[in-house]
Amino acid sequence: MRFDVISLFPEMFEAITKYGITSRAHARNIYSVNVINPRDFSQDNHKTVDDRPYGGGPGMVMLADPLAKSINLAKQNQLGLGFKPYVIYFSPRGAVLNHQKVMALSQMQGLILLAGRYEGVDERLINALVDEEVSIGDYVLSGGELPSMALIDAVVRQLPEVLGDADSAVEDSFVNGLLDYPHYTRPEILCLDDSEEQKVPEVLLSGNHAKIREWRLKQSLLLTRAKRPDLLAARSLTKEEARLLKEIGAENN
Ligand code: 4GM
Repeated sequence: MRFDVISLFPEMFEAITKYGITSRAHARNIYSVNVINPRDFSQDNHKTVDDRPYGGGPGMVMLADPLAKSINLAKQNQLGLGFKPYVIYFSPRGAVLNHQKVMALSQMQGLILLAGRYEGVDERLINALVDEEVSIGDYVLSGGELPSMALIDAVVRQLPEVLGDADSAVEDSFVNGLLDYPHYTRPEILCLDDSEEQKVPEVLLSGNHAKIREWRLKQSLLLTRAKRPDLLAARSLTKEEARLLKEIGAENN
């Protein structure tokens, strides 16, 4: 998969290409990231890429022209590879990214990601050249680079061959529409600071894999109901899940 990113800070993307799972996938050419700096398309000696907002007010707005030239280069790149260009702009007003959206984007051959800075970009650039506005949550960051990297990381994890059996994506949170179950490792009994001794749940030491699977599903259901009831409301229950939830209800009465 190919990502063309429009950003004033190309070096930031080393955070994904140099570290961890996304670094290994990059080295194996499972995906590539090409960063285009709009400053390279500025028109004046000062390499200006922003200007004051019409109507006044605080902050600066990114100029449409250097961004348009950057996006058009990205489109040429993607078309040259035989990919249909699709431009995403990160903004707090976009639709919030979720697992379903990540899965859909992981089916694309290429994406063009526009990472804004300052107060954002000239609205007319969005009207003319952006296909979709995406947000990574209801808060404001200093730029679209971290949202771009969050999207690339989440999408790359879903590409075939990226995760081995050791860190498979099929058991991650959200995959079955539920939160992940709790995890434990050695030692069997743990006492941290002044808190009381905590044991690993007995069933996980039993070696009974059918029971372990059922316990984990039950924990997922409990956690999801307690912490993210919206996720449960958004999907129907399998027969087994309905039975386990009934059991939980019975245990609590
Ligand atoms: C405002 C408008 C995206 C701010 C456009 C970008 C948060 C998100 C920016 C912009 C951002 C988000 C830059 N902050 N919630 N900052 O996905 O590009």
